[in-house]
Amino acid sequence: MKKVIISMLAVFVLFGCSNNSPKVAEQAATDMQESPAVIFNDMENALGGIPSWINEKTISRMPEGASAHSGIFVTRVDGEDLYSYTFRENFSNINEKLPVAVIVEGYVFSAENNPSLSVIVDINENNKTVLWKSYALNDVITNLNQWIPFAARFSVDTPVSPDYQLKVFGYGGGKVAYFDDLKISFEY
Ligand SMILES: [Ca+2]
Repeated sequence: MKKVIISMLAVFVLFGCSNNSPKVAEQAATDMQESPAVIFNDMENALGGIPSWINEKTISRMPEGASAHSGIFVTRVDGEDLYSYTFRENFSNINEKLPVAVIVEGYVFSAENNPSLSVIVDINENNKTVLWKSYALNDVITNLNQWIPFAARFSVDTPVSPDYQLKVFGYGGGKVAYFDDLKISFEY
C-alpha cells in the first residue's frame, strides 16, 4: 500500500512541477510506466512534508544570480548541514522484491572544487549499517557554478531484508553545494 502511495505522490509531484520543468516531468512519467518503483523529487513541494523524505531544513533557494535546476527550490549542503534532503524508507514499503542495485540520478551544482562531494546510499538494520557506499561527484563536475547531471549505480552486494532501511542523500563534507531533481530507481 505504501508503494502505491509513493507512486501517487510522485504523480502529484510531477503535476506540481509540470509548469516549471515539463521535460523532466515527462521523462519521469515515462520511467514510472517502465517501473512502479521510481521515486522522483524536484524539491518544489518538500517544505510541505513528503512521506519517506527527511531533513527539510536543507531545502532552500539558490543564491543571487543562480537558478534552481527545476522550479525555485533545491537542497543545500554547507558547513552546518553536511547531509542533504534525504530519502528514507524500508525496502518493504518500496517494493515486494528486494533490489540488486539502487540507481540515483540528479543534478549537482558546486561553486568550488570539493573532493568530499558525493552521493551516499546507506542501508541499515535498526540504524546499524549493513551497506554504505559513496559515489564521488568531484570528477563528474566538469564546470563549477553549473548544474551537472549525474547517474550513480550502487550494487546491493550484501544480503538485505525487507525490514532494512534505505537512505539516499548528498554529502558535502562541510562545503556549499546544491542538489535538485533527484530520481531513485532500482534493479531487481
Ligand atoms: Ca527544484
